[in-house]
Amino acid sequence: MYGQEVPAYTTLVDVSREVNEDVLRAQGADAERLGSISRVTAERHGAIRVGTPHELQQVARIFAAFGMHPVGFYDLREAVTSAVPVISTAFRPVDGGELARNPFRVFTSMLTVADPRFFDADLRSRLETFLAGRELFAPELIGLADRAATEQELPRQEAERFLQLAVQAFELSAEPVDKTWYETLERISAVAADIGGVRSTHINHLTPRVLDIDELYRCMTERGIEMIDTIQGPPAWKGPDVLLRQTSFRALAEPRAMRTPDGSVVSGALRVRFGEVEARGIALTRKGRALYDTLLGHIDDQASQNPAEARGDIARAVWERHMPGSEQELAAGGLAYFTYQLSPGRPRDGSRPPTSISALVQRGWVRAEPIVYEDFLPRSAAGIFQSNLSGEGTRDNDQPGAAYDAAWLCGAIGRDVLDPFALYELQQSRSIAHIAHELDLTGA
Ligand code: OOG
Ligand code: NI
Repeated sequence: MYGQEVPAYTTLVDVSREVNEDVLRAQGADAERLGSISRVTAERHGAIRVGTPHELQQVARIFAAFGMHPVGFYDLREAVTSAVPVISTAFRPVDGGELARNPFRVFTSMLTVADPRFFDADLRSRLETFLAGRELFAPELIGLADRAATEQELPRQEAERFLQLAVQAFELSAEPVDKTWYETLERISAVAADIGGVRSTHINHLTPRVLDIDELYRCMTERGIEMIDTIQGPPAWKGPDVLLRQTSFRALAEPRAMRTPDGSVVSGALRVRFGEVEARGIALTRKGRALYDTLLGHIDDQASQNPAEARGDIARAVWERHMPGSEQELAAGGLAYFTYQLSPGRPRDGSRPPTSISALVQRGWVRAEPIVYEDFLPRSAAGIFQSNLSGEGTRDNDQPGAAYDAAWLCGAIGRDVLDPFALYELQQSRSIAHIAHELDLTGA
């Protein structure tokens, strides 16, 4: 559906596949260190945007039917360089086996209508009335979703119907857009207009995963597709890839019918949907993440002091000075997550294994496999949002912000929003418990 709506997306998927095949040819098994090629080829994330807690709660019910759970809380209003009036979470599988097969995730944002820095009392009440009067998800869709989640399955015909309705709910609607209302919201933020200016929702982008994002960037540019000017996230460097690197091509003008104040319908165009691509690295612990955030701060400082120098070069130099250059060092510093497996070549001479993880790895008893980062980065996300917006929007920083936080989000959607760090930690500690058991180290 999205490939038909946005043909450039198909190009992006084709180029991603080519790049991945090249990397696999060049690197062999190393290319699959952070996921099998079948997983990486199938891997996508999508982005959708809704307007109210009620709509978000319905989205959560739809994704629950697919075994996708809310993970992480992102407050994009607080992004330093590019604040956007939304808070977000991502719906994704959490089970290791499911992630290994197909980790499809959807970055889901909700407009922060109650935040007076963006919306004054009058606009807020008009927006709330508008949003209360629309229905994004048909009751039949929600009913089937609940049934699938409860029964853990649906009979074939109902399953087909459920999928059909779910896809339809995210199609771009042909219904004319109220031009005046859309423009009113656009003055605050183009994201506010995209979410609250129309009576339906749509997929904003779908993102394939590539194994070499620098190469992909070059290939897309060569094909004449204008990319945003940066790759968000960590720089390209010779050490291990951590977290997430993302880039996108600019939103494309799509024809949309507009209703003008005199009631006539004219053809217009809106630029909201874009193409994004990402490369994933190792999941960092809280300590590793703190280091990452600190280093981004260093890069910002140095970039503002040396405007003539390329940000990519500054970033690489910072990384080379402060970021551990190998997986072993990341593990030893407690900076990244790994799972541990018994090594097939472990000593079999009757000797007792050592009792610390690092000694077990060093002496060949156990192998460490990096855990891939399955989540998002608020600063990168805000950058992706912002680089595709026309105009800066407006914001009144003298007003207090509205308190939306992770606990608020749990309450709004009526289910736990999972902590990504806790999920990685659990994966790591389960694997350690398993090898401890196998090597009879329990109690050590
Ligand atoms: C979401 C932007 C954030 C990502 O990958 O970080 C995002 C949006 O534009 O709705 O998708
Ligand atoms: Ni995205």
